[in-house]
Amino acid sequence: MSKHNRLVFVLAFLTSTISLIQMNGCIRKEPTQVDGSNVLKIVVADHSGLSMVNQSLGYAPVSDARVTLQSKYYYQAPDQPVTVSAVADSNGVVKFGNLALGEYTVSVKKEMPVVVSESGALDTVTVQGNQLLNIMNVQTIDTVKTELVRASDIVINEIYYCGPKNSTRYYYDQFVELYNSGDSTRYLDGLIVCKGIEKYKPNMDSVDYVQVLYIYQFPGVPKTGRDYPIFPHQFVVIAQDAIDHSQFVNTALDLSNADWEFYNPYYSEIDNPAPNVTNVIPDNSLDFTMSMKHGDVILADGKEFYPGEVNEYGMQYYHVPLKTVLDGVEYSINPNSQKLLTMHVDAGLAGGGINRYSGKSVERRRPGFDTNNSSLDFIVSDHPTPGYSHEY
Ligand SMILES: [Ca+2]
Ligand SMILES: [Ca+2]
Ligand SMILES: [Ca+2]
Ligand SMILES: [Ca+2]
Repeated sequence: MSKHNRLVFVLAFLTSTISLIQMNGCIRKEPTQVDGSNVLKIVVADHSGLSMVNQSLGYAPVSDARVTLQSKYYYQAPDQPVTVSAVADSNGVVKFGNLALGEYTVSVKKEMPVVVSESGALDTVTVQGNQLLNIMNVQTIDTVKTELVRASDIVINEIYYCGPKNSTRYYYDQFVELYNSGDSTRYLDGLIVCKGIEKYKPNMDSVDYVQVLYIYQFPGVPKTGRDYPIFPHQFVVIAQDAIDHSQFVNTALDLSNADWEFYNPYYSEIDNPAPNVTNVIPDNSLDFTMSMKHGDVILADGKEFYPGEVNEYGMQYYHVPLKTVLDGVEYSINPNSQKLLTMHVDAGLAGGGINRYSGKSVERRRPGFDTNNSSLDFIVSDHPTPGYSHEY
């Protein structure tokens, strides 16, 4: 890249930042970016059901939604892709000008008020949408419709991964706790619980999927199944093995009452009475074992996943599209670790300072509290709370 180009990039970025401020001050000016000549029109439409459909437009416009466009190819500094951001108008429309050809990610986010009780009390929920787009044509106005969905009611509420206090390296009492933070019954049918890859991936923020190593799935049909309800404010515990682990190590957890257990039919593990969340990848001969130091867990609707690349050790990675992801949580003993999970799913890290075999867990500050930043959303609990919260 020439010095001149670099200057153009930086100026373009500044211009876009200023134009965003101007927009907020009601002076509408299109943001510009890099030295291309393409114009992109993005229409932000709400599919969460929280906004009214405008009959003349034919969709539910999301006004004042912040739209962020990030280049996959152009960087203003190492590790800092060129990014522009603007706010949608009353028709949910935002236009970006002077774009170079190439791939971009679009992410849109907005907080919306919702009535949470019969008394009419208001709360806010976040709706969001992410998509990947490729600007191929010179000087055409491309209309891209970004469909927002409500951030999930079902979230990963607690992860216990570090193992109990013991000197025999026993860690088979790990568990993942889910929680329904909404006021409606939701369904676990077909949901997948995944373990992300344990390797930094430089382009993770500019692709429209997350890479995972394990996929375990609830029984039932994804999205439409109604056989496995999770009631409002209910906790659901998925044990690595749903047994009383204190029979082996006295500090380990009794998970014989867990609601579910991870079960891998592709190796000879005992199928305990608890129903199974089952491994669906035949090549994976491991139970749902989580890293005791740094890892991430992803919950998705299970509608779509497919094989991705094979790593240098011959392990097959799988891709789970971002649009199917309900929640994801990354944790690390070191709060300054390099992120493994895209900021589109989790902008932070839970679990700072949790040592292996310390018997601690990470749990949401309040049940279901989720801003997609685990540094803020999670606390360290001195002892795991399977099926309840540290708050009560
Ligand atoms: Ca198991
Ligand atoms: Ca079982
Ligand atoms: Ca989340
Ligand atoms: Ca808990």
